[in-house]
Amino acid sequence: MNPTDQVMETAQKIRSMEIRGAGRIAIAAAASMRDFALALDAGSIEQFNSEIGRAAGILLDTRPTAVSLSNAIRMVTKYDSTDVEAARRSVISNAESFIDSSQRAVERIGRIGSRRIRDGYTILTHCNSMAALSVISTAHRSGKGIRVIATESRPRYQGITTIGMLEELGIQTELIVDSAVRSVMNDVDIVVVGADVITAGGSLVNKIGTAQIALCAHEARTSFMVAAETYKFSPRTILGEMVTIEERGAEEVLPDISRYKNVRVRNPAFDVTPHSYIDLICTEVGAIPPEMSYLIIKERLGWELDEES
Ligand code: RI2
Repeated sequence: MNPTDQVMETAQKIRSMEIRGAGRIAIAAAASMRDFALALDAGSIEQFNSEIGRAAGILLDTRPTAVSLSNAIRMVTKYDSTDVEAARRSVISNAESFIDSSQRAVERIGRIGSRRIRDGYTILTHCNSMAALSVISTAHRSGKGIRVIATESRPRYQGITTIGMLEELGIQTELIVDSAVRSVMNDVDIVVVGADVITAGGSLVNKIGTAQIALCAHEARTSFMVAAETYKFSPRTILGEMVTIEERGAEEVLPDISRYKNVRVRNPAFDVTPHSYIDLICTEVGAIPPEMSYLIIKERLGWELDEES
């Protein structure tokens, strides 16, 4: 396949959510950049750089909220060689080390986060997060008797993917509609969710509905934990940039929207949970209070701060 076609195909799968989940889209983008660099026929370093920039742009243009995409692409395209073959090798090895470290981060988050889960706990989760599921599955594997309540996560029903994964692991699970969260919250010991973006101030951008769940948990005095790799933190928020919330198509909510002349469907994919509703953010470098997010960005992702592009 032509290298650009391969990138376009990956971009289309990310846009349509055939490939979804903040971590998985970052891994898919890194793999796509690696394959693009491998196949790229460039006569000069200038041509190589510009083609790499173009491919990165195609992938970045898919899901506007996901900082995991821009962080992954930034890591993969970090090279300063003036030789095409050396630059190509850098992109390939950067991509492979990103993919590898991303997978190890999820395992480590599982080990760290599962220490917060006690035997007999009921855990509520929302949407489908590999990082959150790593916490849950690690707790289960370590012999703790747990039960999970999973929300449907309208409109894309990622909760159905979650219950399928929990079923395979042999974990007792209850499925609820999103609006039943308040009704069950008094039975929940801890909420564990993933993250699409964490801001410098420790706020969480995650699947639509997360903020309502956090509010409910706060009111019921139920712990609320976020499981997130450090590349879900947004460097640009230190520079004052706001996170763009992706608005998806109306047909995801109402397939026969054309029957309605005076109705507009709004379909924001994510919402913002204030840091004050979050007890803990569990990352691969440790479990931190949300107020420490600034330090994670500065120490792990600091490159943006002096580049301000
Ligand atoms: P992991 C998903 O976004 C969900 O919002 C989920 O909480 C988040 O990514 C993180 O998932 P979407 O792609 O990276 O379903 O932990 O819109 O798998």
